[in-house]
Amino acid sequence: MTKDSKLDDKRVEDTLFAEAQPLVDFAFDDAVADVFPDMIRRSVPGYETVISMLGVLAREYAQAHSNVYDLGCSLGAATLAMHRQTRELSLNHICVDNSESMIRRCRSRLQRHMPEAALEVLCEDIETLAIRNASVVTLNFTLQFIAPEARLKLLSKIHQGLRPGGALILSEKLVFERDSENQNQLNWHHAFKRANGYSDLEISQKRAALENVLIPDSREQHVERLSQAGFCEIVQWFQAFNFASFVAIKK
Ligand code: GEK
Repeated sequence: MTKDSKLDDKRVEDTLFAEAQPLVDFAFDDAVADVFPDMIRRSVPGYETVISMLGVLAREYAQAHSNVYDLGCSLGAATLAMHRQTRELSLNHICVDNSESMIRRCRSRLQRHMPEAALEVLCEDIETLAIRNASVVTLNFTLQFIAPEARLKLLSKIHQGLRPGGALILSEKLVFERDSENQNQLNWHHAFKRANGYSDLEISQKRAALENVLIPDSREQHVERLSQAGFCEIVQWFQAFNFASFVAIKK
């Protein structure tokens, strides 16, 4: 058993969309927070790889005595992975989420698993959060939940709050500019979910609930926006079907 699966010992199976139900927009409430590790692992192809590589990438960019931000931290999986690779750097970890349900569980989980770390766990909107003295910032599948018109402002603020040589790691669901590629990637994502035990009813009800809440951009839109925000080097380091991750470095 890996360290990560040990952390999820008490993993509860996600059956939230198993029964037919009226359409309500998806929310990060107690019911979602309780099943979140199972939900995200079975819904996001490559999630576990992305989490462990966040540790590797954080190690490349973390600077001693700086802040490391995990924006939209949910239960803190990214922070745990980053902390594991950077223990000796005296970093201050700042985890932020605007879901009280997530933050309560995140706080107790991180206090248990990284008790020696300097840690702030904040229930705040990342759009109004101040970002300072950062060497690493992660937006791990979070930007897609921010209103599209507010995304550039958030990325510019992150760029300003990073030290020179620091990096933003941005993971997102993608749409594709070519219709046939988009359709193939969607089909393969649904096949991935079916392979993980979700029924067609669960897949379609979850998709409808996310329709107005999770608004994906294309790879081209991300690269363009990151460069408008001031990042000089933007590298896509990961993709599994319609999920991707980028490293954006501040000069
Ligand atoms: C992981 N990063 O496990 N301010 C703060 N938090 C927000 C905001 C906002 N404006 N909008 C959404 N969130 C995690 C996974 S999940 C991705 C991130 C997913 C939070 C929201 O409450 C949720 O916890 C998180 O962003 C997105 O690596 O569920 O697909």
